[in-house]
Amino acid sequence: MDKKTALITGATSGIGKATAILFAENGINLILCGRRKDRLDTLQRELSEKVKVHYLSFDVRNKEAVFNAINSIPSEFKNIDILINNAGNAHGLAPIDQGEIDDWDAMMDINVKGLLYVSKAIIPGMVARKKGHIINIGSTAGKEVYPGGNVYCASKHAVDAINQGMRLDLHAKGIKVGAINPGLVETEFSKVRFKGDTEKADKVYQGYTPLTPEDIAEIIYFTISRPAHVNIADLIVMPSDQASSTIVNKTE
Ligand code: NDP
Ligand code: 8X3
Repeated sequence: MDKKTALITGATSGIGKATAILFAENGINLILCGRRKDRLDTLQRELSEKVKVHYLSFDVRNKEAVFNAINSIPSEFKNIDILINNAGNAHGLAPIDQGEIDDWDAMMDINVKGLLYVSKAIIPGMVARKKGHIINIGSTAGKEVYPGGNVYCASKHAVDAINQGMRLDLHAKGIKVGAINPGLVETEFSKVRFKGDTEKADKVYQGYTPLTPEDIAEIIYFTISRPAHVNIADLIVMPSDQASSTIVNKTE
């Protein structure tokens, strides 16, 4: 049987990187995306021992760069079976009256518009082949809103709506669409949110057991390896110590 090909955005770190590693272990050829070329290069070298790996270094905010990168994919990788729309981050945790407009722009441009640009470049091929699976990485922040989460939560609520919209428009065209919505996962996410303040970032994951990127990768792999008639449409996963965005059973 031909190996499948997956394109993963945000493959340089956290959930995207863990997913790339697990996919490679399971024989899925990869197109790895992200801005940090050195990391893409290293990951390509490591995973090429198991599967075919191509990488694309671009900023999902840059519409032209997205289309140029995806149009440049070599023919042996062109038939993308699986798209993991994962690139994204929070920028800041300020109350709405104190938020930075640049942070708002970054979150809407990366988490929402970037996801749309990448999807727009890839979906037509899936429609033509009448086959494909799109996993949108949402968040519990797309299901509820927490203090200071304002625009990040808005961006993930948009991902929730886009996920539903994609499924409505694509299910009859042979394309499965689903979202995985994690709670607290220990990645570089909080380091980015707090602009490199590692002390603040580390605190987010202390006093309880957070999810690991590998936990989410396993769920993503489970989702894409279901039989053709099964589509996991929308899944929320939290650490056992978490009940909602603001209720976490911390020891300190
Ligand atoms: P990380 O910060 O570890 O990874 C984020 C990834 O997104 C990196 O690979 C980064 O690559 C990529 N990325 C960010 N901005 C851009 C950009 N402008 N262009 C291209 N790629 C970009 O965080 P996570 O792994 O935690 O985050 C992955 C997804 O999971 C995000 O959508 C996040 O919102 C979501 N999520 C995370 C949770 C958590 O608690 N960690 C919980 C719920 C959802 P590079 O910098 O190299 O471009
Ligand atoms: C990441 C989870 O709770 O930090 O989407 O928003 S949270």
